[in-house]
Amino acid sequence: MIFITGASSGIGEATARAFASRKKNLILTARRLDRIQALARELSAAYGIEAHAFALDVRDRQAVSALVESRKELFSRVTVLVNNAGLAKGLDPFHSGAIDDWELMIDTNLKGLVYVSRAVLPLMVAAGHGHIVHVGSIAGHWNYPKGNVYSATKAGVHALTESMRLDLSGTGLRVTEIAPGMVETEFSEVRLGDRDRAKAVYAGMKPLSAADVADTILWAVERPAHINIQQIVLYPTDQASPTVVHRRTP
Ligand code: NDP
Ligand code: 8X3
Repeated sequence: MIFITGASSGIGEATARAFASRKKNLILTARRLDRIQALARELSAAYGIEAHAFALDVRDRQAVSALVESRKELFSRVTVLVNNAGLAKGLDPFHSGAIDDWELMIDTNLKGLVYVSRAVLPLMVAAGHGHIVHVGSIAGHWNYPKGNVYSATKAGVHALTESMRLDLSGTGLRVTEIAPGMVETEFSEVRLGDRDRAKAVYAGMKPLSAADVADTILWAVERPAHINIQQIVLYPTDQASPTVVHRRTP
């Protein structure tokens, strides 16, 4: 059973499709229930798998623990947890940034990941095997102007990946961080709040697709159980750092 947070769009949705193609059963969560219900229906019909969809806001600590507690028999079957739900909001210098945006990113990218992991990990430890995949970012490894709090949350995801691996040593569980560069999803639209500005982010260059990242997650999970891929950083070939992007002029 593969549990994916933020499965209603982008990397999470593509990851659901990738695991479904391997005939893996799925638990899909996100706030937009209609989208994950449609995806669950589509994938279970196409691949003959079990696909469960639950509305879940990862910022809601009580809702996270209540869901796992109320469906314990289901969550006890989780072998892979993909902590993917996340977002950037705003792109402002620190001294004029919106504190509401910062709280949203911290609550989602960091606290949400912590709530979900704390609820599910005991079940995985009891099972004696399993894999936790964190979707980090290049922003957690290299800073860039106006990336400030988003970068800090992803640096936190990196630190938690390392910490969990230390704490889980001897349990048989694996922990992996996947840190992509530019991926064309709904990410930039959410961050900038404008479709045209979002489109311009990828103008003249070839970004990663959500499927590229999903394929990388699948590869890490499909290594033999004695191999733990600690971290994968993947950039588009057209992107050499957060700010060095090669663009072809039209
Ligand atoms: P999308 O905006 O396409 O997808 C984000 C997903 O996160 C959606 O399914 C959304 O679902 C979910 N989500 C957001 N907030 C919450 C919440 N409070 N509770 C539950 N789910 C939530 O963007 P991406 O697919 O690109 O982003 C996925 C991850 O990849 C994020 O962690 C992002 O930081 C990371 N990333 C993205 C990169 C990029 O360039 N696109 C690069 C590096 C990392 P819903 O709104 O329905 O709740
Ligand atoms: C998303 C990539 O460079 O916009 O995590 O921070 S970046």
